[in-house]
Amino acid sequence: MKFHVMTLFPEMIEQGMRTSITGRAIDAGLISMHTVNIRDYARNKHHKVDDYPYGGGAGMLMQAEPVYLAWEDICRGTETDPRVIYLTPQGSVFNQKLAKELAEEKELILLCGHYEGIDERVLEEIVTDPVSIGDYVLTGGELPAMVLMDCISRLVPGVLSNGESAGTESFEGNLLEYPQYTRPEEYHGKTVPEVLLSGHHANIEKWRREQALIRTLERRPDLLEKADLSAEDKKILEKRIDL
Ligand code: 9WO
Repeated sequence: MKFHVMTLFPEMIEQGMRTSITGRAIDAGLISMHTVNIRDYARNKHHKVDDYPYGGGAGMLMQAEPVYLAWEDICRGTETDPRVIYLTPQGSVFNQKLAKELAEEKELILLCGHYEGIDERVLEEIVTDPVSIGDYVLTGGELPAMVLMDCISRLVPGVLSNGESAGTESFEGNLLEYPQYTRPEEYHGKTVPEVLLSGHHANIEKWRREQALIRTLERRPDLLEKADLSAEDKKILEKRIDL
């Protein structure tokens, strides 16, 4: 996977992605990232990329031309025009399903806006997928772009070690994860659930499934509608619901 990131703050993206698992994946050549500073495509001597909105209103907008020229330059180096993801509260909400779909692409372009947004005309021209990471407003699209790249990267084969990739399934069945414990056996007077110390693998699996179901019911009941539940699972949930 190759990510092209169009931004006014390339250092922010580079620093963030160089860290931890994504950094290791870049070093290993499993993913690559190319940041493009939109300011480099301003064709005026002060490298100005923003201007006042027509019709008035608060703040400044990013102008269309530098965004277009940056996009054109990226596409000069790619076989086919990659999908262009614009990070905006007005997009469809990102989830694990979209992450899996995007992980199949060879290259992706992520467009990060700043100020009060970008001139609509260039968005109409180049954006294929407006994407939101949730219902809140930030100061720019850089953090959401990093969220997408982090999520997509861990789906690229080889990025997670075998031990880590077990966790890939966590959202798969639309259930939340069961609670987890490590040493010591007693912490602040609280002990680890007995079953986890028993070594009885079938009982452990049963307990974990139950915990995942209860947790999802209590914290994210909306997810249960999409979850694939066995007859056994439904019994566990029904018992809880009429409590
Ligand atoms: C700010 C603003 C101020 C006055 C009038 C209208 C306004 N719109 C905006 C605005 O939406 N600014 C955005 C800032 C422009 C695009 C980049 N920015 C952004 C992206 N903030 N939050 C996101 C974002 C992206 C994905 N998921 C959640 C939030």
